[in-house]
Amino acid sequence: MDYKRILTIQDISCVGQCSLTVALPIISACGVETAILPSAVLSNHTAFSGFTFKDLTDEIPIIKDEWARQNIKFSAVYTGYLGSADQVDHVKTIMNELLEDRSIRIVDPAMADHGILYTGFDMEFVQQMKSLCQAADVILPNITEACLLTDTPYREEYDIDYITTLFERLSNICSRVVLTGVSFNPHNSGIAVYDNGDVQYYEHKKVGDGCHGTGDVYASAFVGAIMNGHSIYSAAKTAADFTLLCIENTVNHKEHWYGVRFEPVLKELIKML
Ligand code: PXL
Repeated sequence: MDYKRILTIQDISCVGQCSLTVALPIISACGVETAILPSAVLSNHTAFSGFTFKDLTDEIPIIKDEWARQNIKFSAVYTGYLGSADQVDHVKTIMNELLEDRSIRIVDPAMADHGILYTGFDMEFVQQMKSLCQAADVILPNITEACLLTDTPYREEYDIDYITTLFERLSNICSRVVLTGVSFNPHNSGIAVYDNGDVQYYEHKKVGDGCHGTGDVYASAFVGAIMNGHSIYSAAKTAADFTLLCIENTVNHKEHWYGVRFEPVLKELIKML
């Protein structure tokens, strides 16, 4: 099925190549009309040495009401980094009121990586994000987020049994899960897809030690592929191939530590669709 217009809800980090400054160009390049709802405006993302932060929680219901008044609807929604725990209820309201029939709800529980929560988030936020994941059709956690959502101790090294356990627990939250950053040895990385009981792995070579912002690049490319009619697994694989190209285009640029140089590789993504 092809979806017409997507709404993506996440922050604007003015500098740093994450969230909306990644999602908007990538999904648009996939040929999809992309509406945005900023959850917050930051000078730059929170991995920099400092940042300004303007929370837009109060603005969300106001914008939602105006869209409702004009009968503006969306055929898909994709949420990423949210500015506060309170935003989750507003996002659920948008999902309930502004989506067309047979829309898809994609939630990236963007809140943590490498075993720790991003600056500013706490366990109350995790609980709220879990409830948003329960309202989704597909979720895209990394291993850290999957652990937080399921109360599972985080491990740097693990085997397939650990991933199987994570999927068992995550399946109580959402019936489709794309788990990112799954790496069973130092040379490979990949993704694991859980789709209503079926599990599929996609492994590729590992390049570098991971770049900041790859989660947002990955989720945006996944969304772009889904919007072009790909299955969950095909979209997950396409996004992995694209993200790998982006990382290859970034690792040798040490000054570019804060994000992924995805722009020159967009044309490759378009060919993959
Ligand atoms: O890429 C995830 C992300 C999104 N938005 C903001 C962030 C981060 C990760 O650190 O700080 C503001």
